[in-house]
Amino acid sequence: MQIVVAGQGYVGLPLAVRAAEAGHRVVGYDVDRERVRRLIAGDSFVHDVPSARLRTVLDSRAYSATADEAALADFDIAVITVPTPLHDGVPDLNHIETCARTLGTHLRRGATVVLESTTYPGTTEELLLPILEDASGLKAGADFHAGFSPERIAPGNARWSFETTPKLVSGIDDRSLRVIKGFYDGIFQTTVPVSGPEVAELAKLIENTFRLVNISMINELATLTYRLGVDIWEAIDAAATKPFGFTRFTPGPGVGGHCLPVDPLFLSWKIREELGVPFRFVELADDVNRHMPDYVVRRITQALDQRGKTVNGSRILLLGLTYKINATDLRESPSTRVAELLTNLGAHVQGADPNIQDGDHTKLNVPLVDASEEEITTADAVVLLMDHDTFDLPMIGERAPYVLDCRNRLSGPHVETL
Ligand code: SAJ
Repeated sequence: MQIVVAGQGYVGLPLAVRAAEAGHRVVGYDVDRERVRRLIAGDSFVHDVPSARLRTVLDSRAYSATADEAALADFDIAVITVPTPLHDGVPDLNHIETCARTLGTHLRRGATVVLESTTYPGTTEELLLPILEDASGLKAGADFHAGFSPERIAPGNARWSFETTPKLVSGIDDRSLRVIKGFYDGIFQTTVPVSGPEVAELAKLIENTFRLVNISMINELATLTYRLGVDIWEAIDAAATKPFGFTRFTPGPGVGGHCLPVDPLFLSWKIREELGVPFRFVELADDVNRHMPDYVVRRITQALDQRGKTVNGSRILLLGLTYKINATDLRESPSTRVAELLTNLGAHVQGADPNIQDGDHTKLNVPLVDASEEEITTADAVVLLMDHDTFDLPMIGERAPYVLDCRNRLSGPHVETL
């Protein structure tokens, strides 16, 4: 079939390449011309799509990348995988709206549009369909098919690959579900049909809300057990020996990434909008996580004070600036807030992170240095925010004059854990 995947990022590109490998003719559409240029050149910027794999589907002409709307004509199925950010706690669906208007002008009778972007329940039927109908003059259901299928990308996950992760699928009616399920059956090992788009939209948010709430609970507990003088890290490992009814989460300096700190707030926003009441767990979880950087700074302040030093004027080295272990992404990373707070207190803050991608240096609010023994030993305080595999953890633990270990990975004479 003729497929369009609109949005060629960490979700859209893997889907487009897999669909091309499954025998479809796929147009990868993106409004970012630089991104399209790189794709046409066979240069993949997505962890799970090696450039060699991209070049194979480019060479076979099964896949092509474009920023030109004309290439969207005559699609059988179009999948929307555009970003859905939050701005000051309010969902920003502009990318979906713009993309829907563009696809709507090329929508033909009998074609299908699937939304994959994470959003609040009701978006597919209340926002997407009217735009598609308005732009095409067609009627959803009667003239074209539509549905929602959430993404479950776990970059670098060794256990679950893109194809083996079960895929929720939904349609606005039975015919839409049949077409959409048929498409994804050719790409994923398992598809899971649900009764409608709202269920699929909500399921995705439940998945990430579950994580956010549990991470925030363990974060808050860490701040309390420290004062109780009980080792939460050992207690978590002990709890994790329970083979059922427990999922292991560990404390950290905050919750980063473009999923967890964002997706659940789509749900709490919608609930407040529709019902005028809070989704308290999400609002509390967000508050706890957003104050973890403040807690990290309090611990550093206390440690320096115990050494007769003040934050003001101290050299502080932050290790691991991206949002999670071994990630390259800086989005919503708690390190940014930690650096800002320490700088505001007059510290001389530097950062070390070998995972920072070329060009991302400009997004940092700290100068970058190597995590060398010299940098470690000349700092007044070191903070291990992300325990990347690239760090020499034994050296850091042994040589740091003081290190706050936010990941419980270090041992040494002056190590404190979060
Ligand atoms: N974090 C903790 N403690 C934990 C787990 C995570 O502090 O026990 C922090 C991480 O350091 C990071 C943030 O939370 O800053 C988010 O971590 P994450 O492991 O949830 O990773 P993400 O943001 O890449 O989440 C994505 C999600 N995938 C999708 O939305 C499709 C999530 O549902 C996946 O479970 C997760 O990847 C994954 O497991 O890879």
